[in-house]
Amino acid sequence: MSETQASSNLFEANTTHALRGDYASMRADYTVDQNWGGYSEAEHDRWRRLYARQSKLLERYADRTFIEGLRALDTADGVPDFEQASDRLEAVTGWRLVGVPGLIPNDVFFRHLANRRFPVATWIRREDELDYLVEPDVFHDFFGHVPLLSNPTFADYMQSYGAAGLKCIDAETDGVLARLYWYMVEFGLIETDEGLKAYGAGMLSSMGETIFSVAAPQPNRVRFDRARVLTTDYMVDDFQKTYFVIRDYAELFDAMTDDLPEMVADAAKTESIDPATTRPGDDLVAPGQPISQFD
Ligand code: HBI
Ligand code: FE
Repeated sequence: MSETQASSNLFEANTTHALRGDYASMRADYTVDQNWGGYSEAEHDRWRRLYARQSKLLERYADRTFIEGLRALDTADGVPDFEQASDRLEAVTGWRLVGVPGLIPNDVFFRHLANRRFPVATWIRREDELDYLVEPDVFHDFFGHVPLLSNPTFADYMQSYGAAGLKCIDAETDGVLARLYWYMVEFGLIETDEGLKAYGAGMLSSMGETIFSVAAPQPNRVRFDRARVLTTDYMVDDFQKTYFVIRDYAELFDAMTDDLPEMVADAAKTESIDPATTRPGDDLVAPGQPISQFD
């Protein structure tokens, strides 16, 4: 199943199965009020445990920019209040958070990003989903995605990604553009002066994949190349077989050139690359930190 199919199935699945979030009460732009007062003590406690467990890995595996962005949000004590976090974020990069019931259609999602609004699911996973979750919940969306929105370069990349996405909707190539989001926002690696680090939301909100993506010998780690990313399939329900590596966030922003929609259209016509394979032209990157016995 192609990833376009998978991600649209993922979206369909969410709209047909028992809905996590309250799609019934959402506004035309798919936003809902967070109702921060409505979280139970058990839900705040679950957030605290997820936050503490994941934070233990950050020093060793996460990019410093992510760590500093998370710290500045000061949300270890319970499910964060989106309005408070938005006020802090808006002061540095102009971004605000909007509550959503869960996955929303690509065009709606792109429009929010293009206007510096990041959609964050309002519900938190159940106790039996602590380790694995199909759809993004508030922990994935907030803990994983929000810290880097305080970095001006990454914040500008995300806004321009949304703007590009709106252009790809008409060309029906948004499924291909989704690869850029998947690999560079959800599962991106970055080379730093402290070694190879994770910055992607999908890995940093998951214990297993944080360590696997940086240190495991199995996956391919390929230096970022826009055309290569746009033609590479991705795994929707398993650890990635390929990760792409940047040297700095400016590489992402610089990739958002005016000819991106054409590049995406070309990639849509090109046979996609199996992420379990590499290509002769790939600039491969070695694994980072060896997995210590404490992990
Ligand atoms: N909706 N709420 C939400 N969060 C996402 O990350 C998201 C989405 N809809 C579509 C989507 N991501 C991806 O297909 C993007 O590549 C567009
Ligand atoms: Fe995400």
